Amino acid sequence: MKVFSGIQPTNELHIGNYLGAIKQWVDLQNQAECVFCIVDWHAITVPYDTKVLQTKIHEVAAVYLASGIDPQKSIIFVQSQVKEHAELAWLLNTITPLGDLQRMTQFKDKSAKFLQNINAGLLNYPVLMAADVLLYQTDVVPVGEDQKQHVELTREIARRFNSKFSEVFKLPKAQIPKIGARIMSLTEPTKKMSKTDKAESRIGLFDSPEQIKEKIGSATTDSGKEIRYNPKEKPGISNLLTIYSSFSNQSIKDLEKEFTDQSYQLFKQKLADLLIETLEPFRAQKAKLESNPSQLNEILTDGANHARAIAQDTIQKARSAMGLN
Ligand code: ATP
Ligand code: LTN
Repeated sequence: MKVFSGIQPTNELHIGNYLGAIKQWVDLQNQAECVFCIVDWHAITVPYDTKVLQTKIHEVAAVYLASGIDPQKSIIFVQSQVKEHAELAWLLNTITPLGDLQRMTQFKDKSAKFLQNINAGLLNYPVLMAADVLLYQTDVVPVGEDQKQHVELTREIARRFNSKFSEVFKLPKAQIPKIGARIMSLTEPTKKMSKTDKAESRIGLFDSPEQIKEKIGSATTDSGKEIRYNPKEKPGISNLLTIYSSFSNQSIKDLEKEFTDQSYQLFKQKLADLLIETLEPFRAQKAKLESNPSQLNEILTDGANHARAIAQDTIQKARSAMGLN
């Protein structure tokens, strides 16, 4: 089985990225051939700071390593170091209907959010993502709920290519976790936690203990007093229970029992303590890598060399299927 996934080096990674995507990757690397990418070409489709892009790339790599992704078992690399991604994206663009791209939820959301910068890259984003996945003959794409639509489009693009030209690509499937696929914002629990919203709305993986206490302490809760899971009526507490359950590996039912008749305040204190403890390795790994950046560069260069070898094989098949050389 082959697995591919990626994260954009934009802003700061949060616990939604970890629980929705990365946590599943760690288990998969013992059962499958895994490729984990830092998708910098995707990140530049929204406004960004050129001076910090490389730092952000290194931070994502630090998160992968701190989470337990092992470069001996999995390939870790930066998208722009393997140019075949851009080439395949171009080829796939020619068989992707414009209407399919215009109806993507993420395109609609991002073009509403960045009204001054609705560039063609934002529209073509899912085609580059399809190229990422298809180059590695991927079976499974472990992602959070919001990316399901893009993986379905990838499958459709592969199907269309195979029937129009010849059988070059495997048809991939999304893998969405049962718990944690859609962690909600701390301040507006009916919206997903996002890298591009205000800092109080999310817990960053590198947040200090003080920041974690402060953000959990002021997270929106619901009227009433009960600590009960009911996303419709109690979206705030339900989101906090999901976070608690995912990090502690205790079921939500057990947590409801444990916190019967307890106050929101005590529950939040316990959750903050749990997060401070479980996020400690992320802060430590970041500090370690900052003190030795050459180690990270070696891992990424080695990863890109491995990735390129696989990608070149597939792109050659795609070229010749299309009558190119
Ligand atoms: P943005 O906020 O700009 O949309 P993002 O937070 O979605 O960015 P990405 O790099 O696009 O970040 O996503 C990386 C991975 O994290 C994807 O697999 C995505 O599905 C997952 N993910 C993102 N937000 C959440 C969330 N709130 N809950 C669960 N998974 C999430
Ligand atoms: N669009 C994804 C990031 C991404 C990705 C991929 C995920 C780019 N290429 C390939 C899985 C497989 C997102 O999380 N926003």
